[in-house]
Amino acid sequence: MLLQAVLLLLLRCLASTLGQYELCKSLVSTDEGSVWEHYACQPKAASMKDYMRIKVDPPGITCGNPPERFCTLENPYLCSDECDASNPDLAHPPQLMQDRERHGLITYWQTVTWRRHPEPLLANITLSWNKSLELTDDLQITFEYGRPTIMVLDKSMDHGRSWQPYQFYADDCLDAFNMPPKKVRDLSPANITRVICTEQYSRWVGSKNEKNVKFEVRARFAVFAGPRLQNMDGLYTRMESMKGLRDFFTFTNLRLRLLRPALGGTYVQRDNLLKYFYAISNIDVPARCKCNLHASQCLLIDGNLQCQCEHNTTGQDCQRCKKGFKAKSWKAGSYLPAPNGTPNTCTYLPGHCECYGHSNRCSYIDYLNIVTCVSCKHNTRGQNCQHCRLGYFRNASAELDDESVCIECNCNQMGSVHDRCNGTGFCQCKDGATGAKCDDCVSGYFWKQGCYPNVCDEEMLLCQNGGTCYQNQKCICPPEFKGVLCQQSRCEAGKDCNGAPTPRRSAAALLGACLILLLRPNIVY
Ligand SMILES: *[C@@H]1O[C@H](CO)[C@@H](O)[C@H](O)[C@H]1NC(C)=O
Ligand SMILES: *[C@@H]1O[C@H](CO)[C@@H](O)[C@H](O)[C@H]1NC(C)=O
Ligand SMILES: *[C@@H]1O[C@H](CO)[C@@H](O)[C@H](O)[C@H]1NC(C)=O
Ligand SMILES: *[C@@H]1O[C@H](CO)[C@@H](O)[C@H](O)[C@H]1NC(C)=O
Ligand SMILES: *[C@@H]1O[C@H](CO)[C@@H](O)[C@H](O)[C@H]1NC(C)=O
Ligand SMILES: *[C@@H]1O[C@H](CO)[C@@H](O)[C@H](O)[C@H]1NC(C)=O
Ligand SMILES: [Ca+2]
Repeated sequence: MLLQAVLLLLLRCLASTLGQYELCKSLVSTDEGSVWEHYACQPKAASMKDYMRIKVDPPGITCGNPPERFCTLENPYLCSDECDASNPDLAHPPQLMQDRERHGLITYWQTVTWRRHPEPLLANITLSWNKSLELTDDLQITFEYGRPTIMVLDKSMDHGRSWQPYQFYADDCLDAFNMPPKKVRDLSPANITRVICTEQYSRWVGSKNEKNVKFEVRARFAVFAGPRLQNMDGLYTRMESMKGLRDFFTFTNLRLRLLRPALGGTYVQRDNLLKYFYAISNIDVPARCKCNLHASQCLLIDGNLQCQCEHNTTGQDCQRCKKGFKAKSWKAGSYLPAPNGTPNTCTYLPGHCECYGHSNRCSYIDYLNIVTCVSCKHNTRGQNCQHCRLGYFRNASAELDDESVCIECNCNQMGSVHDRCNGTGFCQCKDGATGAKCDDCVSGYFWKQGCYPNVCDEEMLLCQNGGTCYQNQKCICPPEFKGVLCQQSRCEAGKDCNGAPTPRRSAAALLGACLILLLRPNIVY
């Protein structure tokens, strides 16, 4: 037992010299022989610029087609430099933002100059990886010939479907974005994930003095890990406990929106617009693959980064359990407790009964000779919890092991025959009702806790004699008419006439008419 403890300790030491969370598993000897021990693990940080795909917008923003001259802010009268896309020595294509520069030769992407001033000189640079990544150090963009005076860094976490601002940069934050200028060191632990505008990287200090624009990751980590990041456990603990902290450093795409070039510390000089443009020589993206603490390796396979998933997980980010290992719902590994964390391994069920994570109990039914899942959760049912309960339908965009795999039918009680729906969520409607949930009426019907045939309308069932149709439900008749469509006069000859007197026939005239009728003997009553 002592030997075993020593071995384990040795192993832990080995793990910590390797760097934290670098091992997913190791073979440990026990009295019962060797067994695998599993740990939370993550890939090493890497230079992700080697794997990024770059797109620049608008098309034609890259200089050199046609060839053009440009000047510099430092010496605006010496305009001997030329950009020519057809000459490899004078071309400045986008890939020069990610190349490895040799022999101290700086290579850079460059845009056209600001000839069309005052129309703004705008450019977007979109960087994509087709993989979730987590920043591990400062993002750094190196500008030649001066840093932009206004720019925005955006990020996407869903492969470019939606974007959010990550940081704003301007020489005057209030003027450019109506935001007060901040520095990362103004941020407290509670608001470390705040999106700020900073003036630190946009002010003119000369184009050679300061070329870099950063997104500070190290300074944000330092808030929890100390100035020299000596207490990484502190950071990892916060990563687990603070909502949104891990996501803050996560991205699949980045976008630089360049909104105004360097101006040389003064206003735009219209007589020499050839000195205004953007030029970027390098974009450094130190990050690691996000593998949800289930992989220690991330490899380039068919041009895409891919976690080498352990713990019986699978998927690009190890974000699901492998088939047959869905006894429990999938969970990301955890940094806690230090130093090895918790692997949250996916496990399989004895009897190989797959319950897609909706049940963790199986039972053997003797007379049927089958193993079946017991008490399926998340509104599922069936031997493998593979169906939806009655009154629910299958969520087409969810995997079978997703907690939201079944969606409630939500049939309208009044409009539908029962509360069940078909495979795409359509309920069965009563006469006159329509819509997926039967909460609408077909034409000719009106809704009043269910669908009823129209009593009146504007086409076939017109209210008569000046009546008006009230919500297809009834005719509102003038006082002297009645009937469903006001078709009947209240004062029909020979009947009692209780209606209010009509303005044209006064009581006296009515009396006169009656007298005439009485005095004519040939009328038989
Ligand atoms: C840059 O991207 C933003 C957001 O999609 C878009 O509104 C803008 O028009 C783009 N600018 C250029 C120059 O393509
Ligand atoms: C993105 O990566 C996934 C998984 O590695 C792959 O299936 C898909 O084809 C890739 N998409 C592109 C555009 O490369
Ligand atoms: C963050 O919080 C600190 C103190 O709680 C405050 O002084 C600072 O202004 C806040 N920063 C931002 C950007 O809100
Ligand atoms: C994954 O499943 C296999 C087969 O049951 C098992 O041998 C292995 O130890 C599992 N891996 C982990 C990390 O649990
Ligand atoms: C369907 O599943 C997707 C993926 O899990 C989920 O985002 C969505 O919310 C689900 N839809 C409903 C209506 O529950
Ligand atoms: C469900 O009903 C709707 C409307 O009748 C129909 O269009 C759809 O194809 C049905 N879906 C299935 C899976 O039967
Ligand atoms: Ca370069």
